[in-house]
Order: sequence, then C-alpha cells, then structure tokens
Amino acid sequence: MTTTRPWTLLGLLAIAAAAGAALGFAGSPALATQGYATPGQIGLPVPATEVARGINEFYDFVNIIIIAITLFVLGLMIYVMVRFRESKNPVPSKTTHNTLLEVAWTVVPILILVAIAIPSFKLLMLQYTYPKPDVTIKAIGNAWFWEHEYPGTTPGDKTFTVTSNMLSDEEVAEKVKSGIPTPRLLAVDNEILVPVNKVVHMLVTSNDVIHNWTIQSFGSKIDAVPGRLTATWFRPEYEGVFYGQCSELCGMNHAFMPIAVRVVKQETFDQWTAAMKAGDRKKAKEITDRVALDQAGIKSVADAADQQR
Ligand SMILES: [Cu+2]
Repeated sequence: MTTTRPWTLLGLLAIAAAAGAALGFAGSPALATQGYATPGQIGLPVPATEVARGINEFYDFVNIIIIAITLFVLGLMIYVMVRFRESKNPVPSKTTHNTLLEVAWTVVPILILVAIAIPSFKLLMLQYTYPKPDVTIKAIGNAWFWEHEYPGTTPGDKTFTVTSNMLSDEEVAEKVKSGIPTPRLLAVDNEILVPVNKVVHMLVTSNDVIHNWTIQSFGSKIDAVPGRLTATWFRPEYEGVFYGQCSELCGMNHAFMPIAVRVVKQETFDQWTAAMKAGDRKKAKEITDRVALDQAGIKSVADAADQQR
C-alpha cells in the first residue's frame, strides 16, 4: 500500500476540525449571565476572570484536537475495513515496516503534545503566579458549610467571619418571591462580597476533613486541607453573583455546602465590610439584598426565566 492516502485523509479531517472550530467551539456562552450552569447550557459557566477565560479557551482548543484525532482514527478504521476487506483483498500484504509512516506516527503525536503543553503551562503560570492582593480572605471548610474570614488590614482593625449555609427549598422560594434570583442547592444564607476588578487572595483551609473551594467562573479550585493553608486568586471582571460547590468528596452533605461570591462595586464592598466590622449584621444583610436586587435588575433575561421556574 502507498503511504500517501492516509495523509490525504488527515488533511481532510484537519479541514473538518477547523470548520467545526469556526462553527462555534470557540464561542463563549453568551446566554449565561450568572455564575452557574443553567439547564440546557452547553459549555462551561461564563468566565469572569482572566484565568477562567484561559481555561475555557484551553478546553475548546483541546476539544478540537480530541475530535480531530477521534475522527481521524475512525476514518482510518473505516478505510481499512472497506479497502482491505477479504473479498477485495484476499491475499494480505506481509509488509512489517514503513520508515516514513513510523517516523510520522512518532513525530506527529509529539508535536500535538507540545502544542497542548505550551498553552497549558502558560495557563498554570497564570493560575499560580499570585499578583499583589487588594483583598485577602480566608476560607475555612467545615462539615458541611463554609466560613470566610476577612482579616483586619491594619493594627487594631477588626476581623470578621461570614458563615454560609445552603438555603432550604422553602427559603429559596421565599427569596425568589422577593425578586432575588436564587438557584436551588447553590444559594446560601450569607453571601460573601468582593470588590469588582480587584485582586482577591483566597487562603483556604479546613477544620475537619478535606474539602475543596471552587468557583468555576473564577477558574478557582483548590483543596481545603486541615492543618494546611492553600491559596487561589481571582480578579472578577464584572459584577454579579458566582456560585461554586465543595469539589472534594467530604462526606454525607458534600453536595450541600455551596459557595456564593457576590462581586460588587468597591463602595458597596466598603459599606458592607464597615457594617460587618461594626457587628451590624442586619445592615450588612440589607446591603447584600439591595445589591442582589440591583444586579437582578441589570441581568433580567436569564433571571426572569429563573424566577418563572
Ligand atoms: Cu466538603
């Protein structure tokens, strides 16, 4: 058999893969306006940070390679089954070596792996190079809820802690009635606030077993290990509420310890932290609810659909 035919096939498949890419794999999910996956959504939750955007792009890129390789192998198999079927090819070839082909099937996968490794390492560098923080928060995993500690930034400054428990179905229904879009199994009683376009360092640890602090829209996912401090960082680029879940199997209520981060204007953040430091939880709650309503107004398309559900 000649060695030219597989290459023709590879060329065709490469064109098909490129066409697939142009048709939409590289597109960002325009429908999602909140930081969680909505029913029927294709793709990852909408990215809100540079890292998350990088992850989404990398995911699309690797998917294209996977699809191209799968189609190529499938094509080769179909070609061999048809072209060399017993009726057409009763006396099989005894060929055992083809230098050009052997070099090619070694070199091409190496090149593909290098093409994957370069953007992958770039992304890892971005994820694990921590810019100077504007806000530092300590997340503490508990069986089965999260606590977030905002340490004081100057001597004498107060540290405060936000404890977040998942809302029950009744509480979700009540909140939805009041006009605040509230997803089931993700919304919590006390959201944490962070300022928009600021670098947040999240130091992560646990009080009991290993949990994992994750917000997909931020591209943040890091284990919460008892007795150790791990860290992730994010700089949310727009306002909204972003949900995450514990992502390390930690026990009975593992699925019911969501994380809700609300990204707000710096002044709102300052008001909220001032209220929290003063121990005025009621005022802090009012601020959070007001922002939630404001943000629901801005992002009305998906939210209206949510509320009707
Ligand atoms: Cu957990």
